[in-house]
Amino acid sequence: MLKVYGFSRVNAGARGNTRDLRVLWALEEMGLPYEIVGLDHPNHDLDTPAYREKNPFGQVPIIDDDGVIVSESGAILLYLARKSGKLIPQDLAGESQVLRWSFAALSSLELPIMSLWFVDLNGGKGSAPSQALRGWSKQRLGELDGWLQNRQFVATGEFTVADILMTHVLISGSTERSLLSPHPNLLAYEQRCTERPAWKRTLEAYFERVQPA
Ligand SMILES: N[C@@H](CCC(=O)N[C@@H](CS)C(=O)NCC(=O)O)C(=O)O
Repeated sequence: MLKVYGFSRVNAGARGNTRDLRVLWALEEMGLPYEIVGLDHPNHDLDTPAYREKNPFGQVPIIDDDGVIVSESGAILLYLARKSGKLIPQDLAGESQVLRWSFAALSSLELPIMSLWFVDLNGGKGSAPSQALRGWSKQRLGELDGWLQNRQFVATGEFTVADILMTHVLISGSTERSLLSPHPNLLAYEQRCTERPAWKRTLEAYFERVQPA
């Protein structure tokens, strides 16, 4: 049985934003059976040698699919899409668009947004690096808003794993809401994706299971 290593307890600020949600959302959309291995972050479950053997960075999520260990949320979603044949086109041209927008979500968008969050969290609010990162984030979000002007989904005409990654970057607690509010296409896209019943079920089950620390 496919195992998903996700949080069972995590600090209250991170709860509801963690990247295991990307994997759980994808699995819910795909209807693949799985079991969750819950990890207690404050209890240092991610620091054990056994866990570090699976993921040297000591982070969540990872999956163990009958001995195939995959870390990194983007790699996991692409693996699950290939395995299930769902949320990714079967032809090379269509697949390339999902790869393209998955990488865009995790590099072109998540990188500046997370860096801004990190600098501000660590006392850099208002500093020159913070302002530069804010400008970089605004630029990328504005460009994404333009791309979404006449599109339902980011990579193809259908919902794909790239939409899970992109949506989660937009809604995670690291993205200031004020960065999104000037962008009607981004807001409509976010709403379209988060209204999906699979996301609602995923989030509800997560909050029932994962304890705040
Ligand atoms: N690039 C990784 C990042 C994973 C990541 O940042 N995981 C966080 C939770 S969302 C984590 O495990 N943090 C605990 C820690 O670093 O101690 C991915 O996309 O999977």
